Amino acid sequence: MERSLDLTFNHCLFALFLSVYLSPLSLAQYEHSPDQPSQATHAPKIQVRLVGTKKKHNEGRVEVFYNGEWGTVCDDDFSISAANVVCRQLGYQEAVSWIPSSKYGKGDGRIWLDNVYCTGKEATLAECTSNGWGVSDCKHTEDVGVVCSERRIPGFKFDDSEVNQVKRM
Ligand SMILES: [Ca+2]
Ligand SMILES: [Ca+2]
Repeated sequence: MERSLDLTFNHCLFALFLSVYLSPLSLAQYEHSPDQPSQATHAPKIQVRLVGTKKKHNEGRVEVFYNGEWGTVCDDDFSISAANVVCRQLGYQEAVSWIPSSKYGKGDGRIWLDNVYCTGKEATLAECTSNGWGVSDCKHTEDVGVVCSERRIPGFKFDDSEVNQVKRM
């Protein structure tokens, strides 16, 4: 009798130990899995500009301002969908075309984005899939350019308010 009581007591202790020991673990797992926001909500706010040897305001080499620096975008995997995202971010209704191989001249500094894949529905280039900020096997001879439609999005206003608060991802 005494022995079986003892056993029960030991079992209880063991169960208590297990629950105390395991609960932070399961909590930690819980915290990481269910409400993980999509990358889109975490995408940093970035500014975009069209620069280089261009003739019109609605065309140029795509440059993005990230982490305090302007950098370029590589032409690998670029698409008209990505060009649409760039153009809409600049207040143009859509893209007309995109041009590989630094047609608007080579940028300098960082190549911020490479192998950019956009569905076309993203609000900014930062929401598109890529190799990651600054991860690139490109040279500036591969800097991508876009030509946007001259038609503007009615009522479009630039939102530069958070440009200087861009964080490292
Ligand atoms: Ca290329
Ligand atoms: Ca690449």
